[in-house]
Amino acid sequence: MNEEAKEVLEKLGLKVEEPDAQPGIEEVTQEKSKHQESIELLTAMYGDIAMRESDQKIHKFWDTQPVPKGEVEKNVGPLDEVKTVAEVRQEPYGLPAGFQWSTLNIDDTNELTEVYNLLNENYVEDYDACFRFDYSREFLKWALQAPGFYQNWHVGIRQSSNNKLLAMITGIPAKVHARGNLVKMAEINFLCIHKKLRSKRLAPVLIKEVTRRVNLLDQWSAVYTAGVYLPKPVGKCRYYHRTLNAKKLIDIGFSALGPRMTLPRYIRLYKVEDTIKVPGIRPMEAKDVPQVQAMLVKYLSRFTMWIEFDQHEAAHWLLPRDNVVYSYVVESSEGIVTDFVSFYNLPSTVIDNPKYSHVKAAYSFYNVATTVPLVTLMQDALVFAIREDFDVFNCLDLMENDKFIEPLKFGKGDGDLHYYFYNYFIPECTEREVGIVLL
Ligand code: MYA
Repeated sequence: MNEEAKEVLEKLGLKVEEPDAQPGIEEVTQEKSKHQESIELLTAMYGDIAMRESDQKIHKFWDTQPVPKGEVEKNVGPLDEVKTVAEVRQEPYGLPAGFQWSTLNIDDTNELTEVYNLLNENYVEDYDACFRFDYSREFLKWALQAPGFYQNWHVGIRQSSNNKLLAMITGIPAKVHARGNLVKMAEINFLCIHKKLRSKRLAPVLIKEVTRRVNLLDQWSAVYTAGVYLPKPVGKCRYYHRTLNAKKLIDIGFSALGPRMTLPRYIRLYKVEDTIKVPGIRPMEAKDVPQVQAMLVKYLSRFTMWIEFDQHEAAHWLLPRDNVVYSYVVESSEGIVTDFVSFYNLPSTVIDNPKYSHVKAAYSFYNVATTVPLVTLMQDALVFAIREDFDVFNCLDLMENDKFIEPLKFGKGDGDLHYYFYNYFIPECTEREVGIVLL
């Protein structure tokens, strides 16, 4: 624990317990709880200092994994010793009695519905449990059936007695650029455990099993994001929210009126004129793919971490899909695509609200502005989003998003999104160095 944090705890009259240099197993457990209690208290009261301190927290699982810990500077590259596929465990990890592994086939409509239901009822909620992500079936197919995907990386756990899907984790392949190095990684997402099975250490088993399946294909690194702080982020971004449907957002408690604000004033403040500003902006079409792909790779290569899309991937991720992803291009009179803006549709269930079941949220995806200011392009994106009946437009403060966040009246959210690499070290990136948006 550093001196700064010690001082804070001492000022609060709290005793700081440091673990012994070489404690026995029993002692580790006891020392851990005292040490962790102090850290948790610090986290609640002194976010930033505590955040650094939580690198010292004991993570029974993560401490055994090839992820950065503490402040030690390392060389850019894999953290683990180099292994071969022959060394990878051939058989799946053991599960507690009564559970079995299941490779998910989302081409099967019943299985897709099972995945949809598991996530819809058990996936990520906000801190106050008012909203829960509601990824649609079409969205899940888009997110999981990326070009070159392996069904084997879509991992489920079922209850043996009734075959009920109770937990899952997924991976898709991605070519990640990390500080100038191109690394084949698995992009991990949708780690979810049924609420009734929480805190039973199933998550580490899911993570180890998907790692095994990725390793069997001679791939050794991964990229993922999470709201929670784990050892150890490569970047940290903040969500920002642009109110579109002011009244509904107040009604459902997503936004609140400030002390001197009235509802009519609030509605006026966030009103967006229904006028498109960029001449000739139109939905992206298949014929635009080669130009959009080239433009995107050129643009993203200026960031420290970014994912390279080939033309198939650019078509998959960026061509408009109803209710899933929305993309618009600006084409010059010579037929050159010069600018590009996109967002995806990720609604959330409004938990226990008598009037509204969902909030329809657009999330800024990839945007490139070369002939118009980014803020103008995004202003048009807001108009397109309103025309599609979105209630709110969200973005992270990564890439160049700070250019439009304030002028377009995005408000700061209260959650951080942490970026992680598994088995690949690069020094921590600032928000503006992050060029990756995960779903
Ligand atoms: S992020 C979205 C995560 N999902 C949710 O938040 C949905 C709602 N919550 C849940 O379903 C459960 O609470 C989950 C944990 C499943 C999150 N990422 O089983 P446990 C560690 C990684 O008793 P549960 C996304 O999908 C925790 O620190 N680890 O806990 C990206 C502790 O370890 P340690 C996490 O609450 C996922 C252990 O799990 C997370 O029942 C990237 C406790 O296990 C988290 N979000 O279940 C996964 N939350 O003791 C990593 C908790 O050490 C991929 N934990 O602190 C790594 C790369 C793998 C591929 C590598 C290929 C080479």
